[in-house]
Parts: sequence; C-alpha cells; structure tokens
Amino acid sequence: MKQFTCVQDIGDLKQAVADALEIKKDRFRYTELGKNKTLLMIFFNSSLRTRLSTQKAGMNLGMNTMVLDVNQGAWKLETERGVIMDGDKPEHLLEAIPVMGCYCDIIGVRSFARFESKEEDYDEKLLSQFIQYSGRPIFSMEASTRHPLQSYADLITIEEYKKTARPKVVLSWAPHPKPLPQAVANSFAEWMNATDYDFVITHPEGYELDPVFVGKAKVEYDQRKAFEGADFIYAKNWSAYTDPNYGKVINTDRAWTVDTEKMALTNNAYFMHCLPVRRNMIVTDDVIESPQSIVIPEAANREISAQAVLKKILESL
Ligand code: AN0
Ligand code: CP
Repeated sequence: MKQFTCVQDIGDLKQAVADALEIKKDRFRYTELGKNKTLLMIFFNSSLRTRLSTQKAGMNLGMNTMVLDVNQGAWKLETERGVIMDGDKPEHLLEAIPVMGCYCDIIGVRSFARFESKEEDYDEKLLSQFIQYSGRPIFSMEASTRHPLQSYADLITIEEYKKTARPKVVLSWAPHPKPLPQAVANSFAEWMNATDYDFVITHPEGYELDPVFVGKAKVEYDQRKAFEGADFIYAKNWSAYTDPNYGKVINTDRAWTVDTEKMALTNNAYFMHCLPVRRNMIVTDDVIESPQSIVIPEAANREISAQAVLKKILESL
C-alpha cells in the first residue's frame, strides 16, 4: 500500500478486519519490519489519540517515530504558489514538503478543512501536495474530508461488538458550539457504505452531507425514528456542508443531544464517538458513562488500525 487516504486504499474490508484482529492478538510480532525505518507525523491541527496511537503503532513495528507540530516551533508555511513572500511566512510548503521527505520513510499528515474554500477543502489540496512532492508514502491522520484511521478503528470495534451479522448502525448529528469539519462523518459513512450493514444517517435539515459520502445510506430527519432498533449509535457533530452555509454552525439544538431516553428507543445499542467529545452537548454524562458506551475500546482500536496501515505500507517499501 503506497498511500492511505480513503476506504478504497485498504482493499477488501473483511480482510482488513481480519488483519487488524491478527495484529491485536500479538502486536509485537512484526518488530523487525520497521527496523531502521522512520515514521514522521506532521500535525497542522491538535490531536491526542491520533498522535499517541499512531506513534505507539510505529513503535510496535520497531519504527523510529518523529512528530512535528507545524504550528509550534516550525516556520510558518506559505501554501499558495506565486505569492510574494514579504509577509509573516518565512517558508513555502513546496520546499518544506520534500525536505520533510528527506528525513523519513513514511509520512502521516493531519490537516483539517480550513473552511476558506469548499473547493480547496474537498479537493484535498494540502494532502495532495504531500502525495505529489514528498517522495514518500503518505497516510491521512485526518485530512479535510476524511479520517480513515478513525473509520478503520470504528469498523474493527463494530465487528468486535456486533451481535447480529447485519447490525443497524446510526450516524447521528449532535450539537456543538464551534464549527467542526465533516471529515469524521464523511469517512464513517464511506466505510459503513462499504459494508453490508443497515446504515442510517440522522441530522437536522441543513446538515446534509456531500451525496458522494451519503451514498446508499438512508437519511432520516427524525432522530428518534432513526434510533428505533439501532444496534450502534455513532454520534458526531459536523458543520454545514451545503451552500451558502459551508463550514457554519446553523443550529446548536440540544434536543439532538444523545441521552438516556433516546438510547431507550434502540436495541440496547452501543454508544460510539471518535472523541474528543463535549459532554452534555453531544452526549449526556449518563450515556457516555453507561455500560453501553464503548468509546474507550473504540479509541484503543486506533492503535490497531494505525498498526495495520503502517504494516501494509512498510511491506510495500
Ligand atoms: C475534530 C473533528 O471534528 O474533525 C477531530 C475529531 C477526531 N474535532 C474537534 O476539532 C473537536
Ligand atoms: N479521534 C481522534 O482522532 O482524536 P484526536 O483528534 O485526539 O487525535
């Protein structure tokens, strides 16, 4: 595997789950594979889980790992070509990327949607430049439109907890005070659509996702109806995708918060969220602390998905 940015890159999902569960049984089986190989993780945005789980995954494979927080200590980067660089940015991305490539074998990149231009975000301009100019395999640690390491971990988690072959999985929008990217929701939808699960998306009007990601999912505007009979509730906030509100918060209606009363409509569903989560906005304390909440095992599986991806990339070097 030469890059990992979306569901297609991982190939057959049943195999991907089997590979991940094999790693989970013995995560130190491949410590020779990454020997003398260097993983560079580049963050344009904050992270707790991705940073730690991916670094741990690299170490499990015997890799050396380096982390660069671009906004803390590196030079401010110009990203536009043709700009006369007489402002506050001393370095251009077009030098920075190949230079980073000189010092490592694999690069992970986190760069969220910037909400300045929907086209630039949905073209994955920054990630594409890394792919084009670094000379190294690139994997996404959440880019503008997708968070595939998260979705892969989510899939592993559902496979571990599901009680029926074709569970009903509901992606539910939930309120949040600040504009968040659509990446986690898009990506989760993309991965769920690649399974044979019964997949439903619920959100208030105005929060429709890009139809490319919605795919064959059923969209239900009545959250309570969507929750009926669900086996998994996957809560997430996202900002508006549709124009003219792209990147905006158009509603923070706490009637959409996931609470005990709504969970009671489900088939004793498990509660999932990628974290970080704002309690009593997205989900009540009671639900996230309940035995049905699997947010911690879900986060733990981030190490496994990252290791499965790094292993595949290492095998292709
Ligand atoms: C980010 C998001 O919604 O994309 C990262 C989630 C993994 N969340 C926040 O910025 C709070
Ligand atoms: N879920 C997730 O990617 O968390 P971080 O933003 O903390 O990495």
